[in-house]
Amino acid sequence: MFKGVVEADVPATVLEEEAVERRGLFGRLRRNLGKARGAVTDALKSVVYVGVDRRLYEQTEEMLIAADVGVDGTIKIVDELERRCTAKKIETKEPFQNELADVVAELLRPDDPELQRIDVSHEPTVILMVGVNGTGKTTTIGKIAWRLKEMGKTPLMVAGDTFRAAAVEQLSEWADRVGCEIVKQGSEADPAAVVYDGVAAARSRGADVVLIDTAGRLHTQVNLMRELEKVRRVIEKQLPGAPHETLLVLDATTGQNGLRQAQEFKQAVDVSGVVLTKLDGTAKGGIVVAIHESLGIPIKLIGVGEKLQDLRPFEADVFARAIFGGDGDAGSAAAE
Ligand SMILES: Nc1nc2c(ncn2[C@@H]2O[C@H](COP(=O)(O)OP(=O)(O)OP(=O)(O)O)[C@@H](O)[C@H]2O)c(=O)[nH]1
Ligand SMILES: [Mg+2]
Repeated sequence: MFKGVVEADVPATVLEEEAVERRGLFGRLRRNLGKARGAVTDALKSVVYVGVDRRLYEQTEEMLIAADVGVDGTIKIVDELERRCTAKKIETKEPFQNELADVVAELLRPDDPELQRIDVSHEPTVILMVGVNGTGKTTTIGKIAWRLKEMGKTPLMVAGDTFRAAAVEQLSEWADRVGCEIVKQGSEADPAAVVYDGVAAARSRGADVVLIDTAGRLHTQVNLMRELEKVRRVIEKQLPGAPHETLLVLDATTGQNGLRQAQEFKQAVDVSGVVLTKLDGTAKGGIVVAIHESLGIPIKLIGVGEKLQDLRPFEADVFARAIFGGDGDAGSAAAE
């Protein structure tokens, strides 16, 4: 999940928990992605397998669109799928589904696997959280801080959401729970000023990772997007090279609108990664294919619940097989 954390420093409890979770996650994701996956398997079931024919490819296309994969991604997936199935002379359902999951997983894997991790080796590392209202920015900060703390790092939270008084309180509660410092001002303070103080405090106090919360805003709200640009500029000026990560937090249940959000936030603040939250609820996970494919933004983390521990690294294979089936099914059944 993180780069810049010495493996030996990661407590065994965290590694064990991750190993157990990893086994269970596949099954849970599959259940949680029930809707999207339902569309996929229903589409596949409705085809009479006289062979892998044109009709099957058309139905696969429809099913990918229904799962929010987007038109460009769908065309790319089906073209590649057809090429492989023809080359391998695949004529039955199971290998077809395996190939489909493989193609999707490959599409979701960034060229450089390191891009999927969050590099926390800068001193300090600055992480800016952005996104529309209620996607899980504040909660994800709590989760990241908890994990970093477990790994021996010193996180510091910055209450850059000064829009609502309750937002500062909410972040303070997470800071208490995690046991880390927080830099805050009253509500209605200028977020850029709070962020300036936050980065300065991190440097003077020797904090390792600065986690900056921002107010939720619609990607269509021009003034609020400008405010975010300003926050980013202030960070850049104060600490060249920062923010080291700008994470867009997306609600997995949003569907195709997520792509619009990603486009606008990318343009305004140069998003470096996506956190996909609420995958424990109903989800149409195909949107990540659209985002990765058309914007080239890697998916870095997934949120699978409301607790501190409910954050996971994004793994393309697990995700692709959870939605589209394939070989991993057998493994997950054993793990469930
Ligand atoms: N089930 C589930 N709920 C989540 C997850 N992440 C966040 N939530 C919930 O989503 C709600 C909104 O979370 P916040 O962290 O307040 O979202 P936010 O983006 O900071 O919201 P604003 O600051 O209002 O824009 C809360 O009830 C969280 O508990 C997740 O991965 N799974
Ligand atoms: Mg918030």
